[in-house]
Amino acid sequence: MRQTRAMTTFPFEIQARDGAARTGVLKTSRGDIRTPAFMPVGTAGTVKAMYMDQVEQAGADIILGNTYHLMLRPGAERVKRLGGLHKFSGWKGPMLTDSGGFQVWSLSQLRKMDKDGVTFRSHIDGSEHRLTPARSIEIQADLLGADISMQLDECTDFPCSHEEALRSLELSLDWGQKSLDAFGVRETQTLFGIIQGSNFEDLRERSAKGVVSQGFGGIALGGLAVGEGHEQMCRTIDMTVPHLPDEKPRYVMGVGKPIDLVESVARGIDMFDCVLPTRAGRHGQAWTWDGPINLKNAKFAEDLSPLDEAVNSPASNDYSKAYLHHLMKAGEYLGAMILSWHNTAFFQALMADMRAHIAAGTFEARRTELSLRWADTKS
Ligand code: PRF
Repeated sequence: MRQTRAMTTFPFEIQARDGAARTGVLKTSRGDIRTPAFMPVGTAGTVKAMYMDQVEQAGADIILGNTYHLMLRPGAERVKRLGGLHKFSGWKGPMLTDSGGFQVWSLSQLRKMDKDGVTFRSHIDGSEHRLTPARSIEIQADLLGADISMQLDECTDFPCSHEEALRSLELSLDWGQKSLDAFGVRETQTLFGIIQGSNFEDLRERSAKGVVSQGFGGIALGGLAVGEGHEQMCRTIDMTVPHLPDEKPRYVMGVGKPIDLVESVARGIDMFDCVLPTRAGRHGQAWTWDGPINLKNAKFAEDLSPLDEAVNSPASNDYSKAYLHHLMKAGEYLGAMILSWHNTAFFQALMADMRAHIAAGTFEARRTELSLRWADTKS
């Protein structure tokens, strides 16, 4: 291995376990992350339609930012000149940034991969840009100032052939090493590697063993929630986790619905991110302990009950469904704002609930209850 000194790994204290589930604290230089943790997505330096104060008060310890969006607008060098992403956005806690590979894959036009990186056209103005493992690290760690950076990886289409998944994961392993080399040793920042391999058991094992041996500060499972469905996602997590070290944080990228979070935590996953709470909120959907509801539905037109009394947030308690129905029907910004706030608070409440049940040794029963309650959201 080319690495000479181990990179900084944030102390990760696992405080309790229940089956494969674990709860603990990941200690970063910008504050503690209680795990299992859900990271609201702050794509363009904003958790859409929310104030940072609301995100914090909802219970989030860490948010996510995106290399892809910020390098295109306002530009990573500009963010650096303005003091870094924390100062620019006003988020004071830890921040994780995604490396850009996945967003290039899902958003950009005319992308061209080669062994050294990816050249693509911006979805905003068609301008040409390039990301390499080293440039992604420079943007994340040096310019944006992420506490946790992600290696540049390639996410395969779903479904894809064994041959294609193998080629792709080997490329991601090579980019992982190049990312580590570019990252070097830093005192207050760390870098996570990403496992790929589609849904092939031998490839997930191969990728996991490779990423683990490279010595990252944490390990992510990529290539999930790309259309394979809940059951297959669970199977892929099952085939990957046995190859991971117990002592490092495990992060499933881009997941998910509440049922996905519960079933992933049951399999030993510690971190998640997903646009669902805010994106669904902007479209009128509220996730509650009783499942999802759509506030645009006429049945809420005269419903004076709040979104969810059991979620401790003004957004969940202080506004009637009838009012939210009206706001959504009228296209008022406030509707999207309240629903994004509520959903973010609900997702944080779910994580806190799981942490408490793991600590109390009652997680398995809680999992069964929630799994039955939300069975019709598995898809
Ligand atoms: N790779 C990266 N970011 C991601 C993913 C991935 O595979 C996913 C897959 N669900 C979401 N975000 N770098």
